Amino acid sequence: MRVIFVGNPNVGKSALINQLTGSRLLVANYPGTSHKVAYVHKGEHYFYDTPGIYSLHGPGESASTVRALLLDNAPSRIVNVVDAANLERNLVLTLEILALGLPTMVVLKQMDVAASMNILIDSEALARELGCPVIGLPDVKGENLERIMEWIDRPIKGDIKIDPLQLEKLSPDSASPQCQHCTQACQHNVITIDREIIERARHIAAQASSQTQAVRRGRNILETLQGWLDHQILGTVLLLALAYGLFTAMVSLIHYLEGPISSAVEPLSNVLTGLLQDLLPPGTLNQIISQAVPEGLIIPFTIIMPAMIIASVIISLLEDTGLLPRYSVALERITSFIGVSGQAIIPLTLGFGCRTPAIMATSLLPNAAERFIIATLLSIVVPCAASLGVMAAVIAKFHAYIWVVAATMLAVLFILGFGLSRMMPRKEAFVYELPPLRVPAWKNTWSKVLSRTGGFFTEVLPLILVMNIVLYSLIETGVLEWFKGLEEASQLLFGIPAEALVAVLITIFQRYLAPLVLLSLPLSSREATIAITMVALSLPCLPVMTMIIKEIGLKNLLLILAMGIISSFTVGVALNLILP
Ligand SMILES: Nc1nc2c(ncn2[C@@H]2O[C@H](COP(=O)(O)OP(=O)(O)OP(=O)(O)O)[C@@H](O)[C@H]2O)c(=O)[nH]1
Ligand SMILES: [Mg+2]
Repeated sequence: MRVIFVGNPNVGKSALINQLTGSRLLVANYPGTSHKVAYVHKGEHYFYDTPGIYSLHGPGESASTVRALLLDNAPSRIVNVVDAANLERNLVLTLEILALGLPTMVVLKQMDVAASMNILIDSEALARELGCPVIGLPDVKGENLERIMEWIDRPIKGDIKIDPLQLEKLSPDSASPQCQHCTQACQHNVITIDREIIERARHIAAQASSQTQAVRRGRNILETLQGWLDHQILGTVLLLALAYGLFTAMVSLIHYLEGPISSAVEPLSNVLTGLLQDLLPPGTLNQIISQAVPEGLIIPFTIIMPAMIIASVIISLLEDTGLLPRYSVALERITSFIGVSGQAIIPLTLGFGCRTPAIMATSLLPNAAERFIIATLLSIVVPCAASLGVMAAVIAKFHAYIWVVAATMLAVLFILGFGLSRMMPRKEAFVYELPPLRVPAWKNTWSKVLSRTGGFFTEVLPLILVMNIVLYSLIETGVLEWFKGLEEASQLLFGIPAEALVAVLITIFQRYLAPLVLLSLPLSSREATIAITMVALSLPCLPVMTMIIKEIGLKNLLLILAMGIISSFTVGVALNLILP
């Protein structure tokens, strides 16, 4: 049996499925977190998570995705997840769902938020008015979950079919005929709903809920904070100060942790070196493996792991508190310069953790042009946490000019974004609903940190280990010497030694491999600055490339790769000309 979870955006549909099934669907405090249908299999049931919608008959991709799922012939039950703090607005969708005639249960989420606003909901009265079971979940911990499961497990008598009249309304041709002449972004935002349904929703909400104003004394801390953050000027200042604070805290923490972690793992690496030297027969293989393996294990732990953990903690907290979408609004003016809406801040920020999910999050953006621009910037300019750790290490070792690296990256971001936006159709007005500020559900934040740092063991560590062995093989067998022939060209064009150019060429494919070569070279500050900037502005790694093909197609990926190579080389030549 299919159990389809439908509701307004950001009400807690994914969180509820996670509570019921123990799955790990992405939960975050902004509308549009789930942009595709996902399902979780438990027992005899398939739990379908859907993108948030305001109306079944609305225009836009999310509504048509939900309609398509409902039109699929398989018998289904519906769990309509409703935000108890916004009952009237949510009930519009509820009434549309009930009209379908499928077995439906209403689950009231955000009851704790409603309670803090002194909103009292009489679930029994609501069930009577709606004519379907209603269950309230008092808090994120999820009491009453068993009752929901009991309802889901209960056998259904008779046919489970959508009312034929409603079936016609759901069909693809009937959606929003009034929007034929609208622009694309407009189609995403315009919803026309039957006035009668709006009136009934208002009436039912009034019958089943009440708000006591008398006992409401002052505003709580969260509301006050939200008031400050949502103020146009004060909010922007506070958010920028917070971003600066978080960034400097992150950089200093990574720097501070490197020493203790190195001294903790170094003895282990020495033991491993000794062991490998004894085990392997003497010769070149011994030389390669006994150096490459311990180093390939140490570098990820000292340089990359702290950056990945800290970045994913910060990003998960920004997501779950509801601060991330506030940056969208505060920075709307800046993002509009590069032709994208403020929402683009969400994928761009996620990119500082790992760019693969960030590319997925580009589907939050209203049109294909914006998606392409942000996918390009993510691929070429935004450094993921692993690359950030590596860049920090190279910059620290050679005293490279950090401001030159940062300013060049920003300049490329704006030039690329501005250039692309002029070539693409203009965007329309930016309509976005800000979620309330929340204390994060720690379990959710923690599980996201775990899943975001999981890539360290499955991707970063094995890749660095293998590449380090390949690299030592090249060094020990003298292959790298061949590249000496490039010395003159490399010095002339980019002002860096041939070995550094080789490092750049290797790391163009995987930025976080940079330290393997760069850290072992005797570079000047100038040379290190140019080399690390070229590495920073290069190509997306393999998992990101795969995701780009999935989201926006191979042709666009090829375009991005070409732009990446051109950016990296142009920046190298430009810095060589400019830097003293
Ligand atoms: N206070 C409170 N927060 C909740 C509750 N349920 C979910 N949340 C939080 O609400 C936010 C949104 O939860 P999601 O499960 O991502 O919501 P969704 O309906 O799947 O959202 P979209 O996929 O964007 O449509 C997250 O920050 C959750 O931690 C609840 O009952 N009370
Ligand atoms: Mg969701």
